[in-house]
Amino acid sequence: MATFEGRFTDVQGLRIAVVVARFNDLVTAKLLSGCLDCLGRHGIDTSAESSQLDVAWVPGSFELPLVSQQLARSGRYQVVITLGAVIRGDTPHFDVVVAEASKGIASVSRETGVPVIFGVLTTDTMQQALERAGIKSNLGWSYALQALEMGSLVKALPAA
Ligand code: INI
Repeated sequence: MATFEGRFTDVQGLRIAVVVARFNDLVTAKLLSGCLDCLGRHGIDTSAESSQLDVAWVPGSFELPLVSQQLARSGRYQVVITLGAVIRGDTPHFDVVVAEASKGIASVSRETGVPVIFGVLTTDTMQQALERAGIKSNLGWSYALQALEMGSLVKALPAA
C-alpha cells in the first residue's frame, strides 16, 4: 500500500504563479501579502528577482480562470494560486461571478493537471472579507499552504 501526502517544505525547484483580482483590492492585496509571507517562510524565494514566483493581476475574479489557464499551460509552474474577493453587498451578479470563477478554476486545474488553488473569498459584506484577509486571520496564508501541499503531492504521485 502506498500513502501519498504533500509536504510543506518540498520547495526545491517549485515554481508558483499567483493570479490576483484587482476588484476589491483592499482585500485582495492583503490576501496576497499573507500568501507571500507564508511562501517566503516555507523557503520560496519571494524577492523581486525570484525565478520561483510570478504574480499576475487581473481586473476581477471573473478573469481568474483565463489567466490561470494560460499560466498553467505554459509548463513553467507546478502550482497556480488564485486570489479574489467577491462581496455580495448589493451586487446582483454576485452568483454569476462566483459560479464562473469557481467552475472555471476547477476546470483549468483538471484540464491542465496543474493544481490551481481556489483562493476566492465569497462573503456578504466587506467587513467579513476583511476579517478573513487580516483583521482576524489571513486566508492568503492558508491558500499558500495548500499550494505547497498540492505541488508536493502531485510530484509524489505516479505519473499520469
Ligand atoms: N469581481 C470581483 O472580483 N469581486 C466582486 O465582488 C465583483 N462584483 O461585485 O461585481 C467583481 N466583478 C467584476 C468581474 O469579476 C469582472 O472583472 C468584470 O465583470 C469584467 O469581466
